[in-house]
Amino acid sequence: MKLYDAPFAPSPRRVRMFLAEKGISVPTETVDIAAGETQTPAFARINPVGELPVLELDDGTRLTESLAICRYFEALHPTPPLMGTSAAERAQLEALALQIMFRIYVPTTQAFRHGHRFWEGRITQVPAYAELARAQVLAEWQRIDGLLADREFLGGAQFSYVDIVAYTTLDFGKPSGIRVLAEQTRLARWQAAIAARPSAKA
Ligand SMILES: N[C@@H](CCC(=O)N[C@@H](CS)C(=O)NCC(=O)O)C(=O)O
Repeated sequence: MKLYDAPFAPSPRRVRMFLAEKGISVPTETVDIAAGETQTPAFARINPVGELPVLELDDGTRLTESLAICRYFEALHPTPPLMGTSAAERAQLEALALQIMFRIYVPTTQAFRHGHRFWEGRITQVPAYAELARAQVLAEWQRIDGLLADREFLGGAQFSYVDIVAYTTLDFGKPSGIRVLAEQTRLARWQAAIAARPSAKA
């Protein structure tokens, strides 16, 4: 088994944090996104959509999408549970994870791609789109700050993969100037708690 990985990218990091929380070690192979390695014909044979992470199993099966890879490991290693235990809890956590992916992660990538110097010359940048995406992301973090009023972790009393999805997304906002605001004390408290977990270094 091996995980196609990239050190600074948030999506492979989601899987690395998840594995660290489970105490599972998986060999990795680094793919250089900055050098365009994810966009080569060779990598298209590994993942046709040109994205990391990819988990390659010993029989050659390849799994893509960070959350699907997490679900694979959750099924094989249910303890500690990170994706809920009852049917309702699993559905509630998945709803939150999907909201964060669509409503925060995706616009955070757009703010980065259309607003950061790294992408200059690599794609056609539309700076106004970066600003719109950034505004959406900031509004969503404000909403999450409110959500944390009655709970320790995003899914409730227990740490879950939703915290991993959110934490890696918040960190990924830094190059685009997306940060916790001074008045967002609940978000700051939650961020510090997740940062203190050993898995945050994965
Ligand atoms: N929905 C995907 C998102 C994956 C994704 O955005 N991967 C980025 C790194 S964080 C990537 O591999 N980008 C390669 C590229 O842009 O060439 C998942 O969660 O697996």
